Amino acid sequence: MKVAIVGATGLVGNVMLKVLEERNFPMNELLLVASERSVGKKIKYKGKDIAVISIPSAIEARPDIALFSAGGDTSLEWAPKFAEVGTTVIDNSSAWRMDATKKLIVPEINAKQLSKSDKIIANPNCSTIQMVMALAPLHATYKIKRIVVSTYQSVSGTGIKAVEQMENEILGKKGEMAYPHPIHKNAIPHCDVFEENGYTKEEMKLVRETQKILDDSSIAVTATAVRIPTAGGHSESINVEFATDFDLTKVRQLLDETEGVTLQDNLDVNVYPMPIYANGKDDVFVGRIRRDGSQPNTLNMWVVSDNLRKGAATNTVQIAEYLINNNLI
Ligand code: A2P
Ligand code: 11C
Repeated sequence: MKVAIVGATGLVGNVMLKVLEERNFPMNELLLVASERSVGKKIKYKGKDIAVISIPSAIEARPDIALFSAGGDTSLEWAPKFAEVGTTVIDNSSAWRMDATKKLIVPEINAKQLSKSDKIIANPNCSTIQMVMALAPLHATYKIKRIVVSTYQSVSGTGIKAVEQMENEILGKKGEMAYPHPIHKNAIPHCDVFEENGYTKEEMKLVRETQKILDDSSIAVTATAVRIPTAGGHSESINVEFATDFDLTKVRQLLDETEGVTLQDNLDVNVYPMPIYANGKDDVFVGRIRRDGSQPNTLNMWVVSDNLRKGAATNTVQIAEYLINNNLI
């Protein structure tokens, strides 16, 4: 297997390298790819230096798999060119997610849709992945009618510039601003850009991607996405209404049995998910599970996950592993 990481110098690219190494991903060559300004820069993988190459050089090398995390524009321009030489692209950007000809995959939920002919596969948005991971097993049992989600998203979701903005503000230093407002000691109800309907793109990703992944356009979703001054790990307050009633013990059991989900719900000892502990881990953590007394068949829960891991790099690598394990490459 020859694998390329496109966007290897970025935040997600960096975590992809870590995840590939930790999981001892089966490959005999790794190509690290970034923009022209990074060509020649050395990055370590398994203790060895690898020099960064350009996208055209990577295409010439015809990798079997390319894991993309270099922004939507780069993906729109270059993913089809990799596909043309036979590479299977797994793309982290939002470029292909809502394209009806492309699959949007969370392996634990819908990897079975994948076939050999899928040459560009989309990885969902981080806040969507953790939400559907917690909801898919409940949807299968009780059928979701409506979701009201509010997110509390870390600065690492925006990228290096935002991490630096927060660090500078903590130290009282001046620097470049990734956000239109200070993030330290603040909460900004504005993730990604605004659409014409008054919602942000991040909020609409939670609506559209959830329906596509759960393969059910009848699920009503409404979202408010907020940036908060945490370094890594997104949190979500999820209110979900089902078509049928549920039993709380059974809900906990279903989540507990779900691969990739860890239940953290013990109020007696103050156990509930928090980004400070989810950060650096691959699982989606679920807690504060309780019935919403204000209307029938409705549940509240709190879901936290590392946005750069399960929300991005880990999910991408899991898709690649699924393709390899099922001879789809
Ligand atoms: P570079 O470091 O050379 O700019 P992040 O999301 O953390 O900002 O990272 C974005 C990643 O995408 C980086 O690795 C960046 O490389 C890469 N990238 C951005 N624009 C391009 C491009 N036009 N061609 C190739 N890689 C790109
Ligand atoms: C955030 N969810 O935290 C974003 C980051 O569509 O892949 C990833 C954006 C995307 O702001």
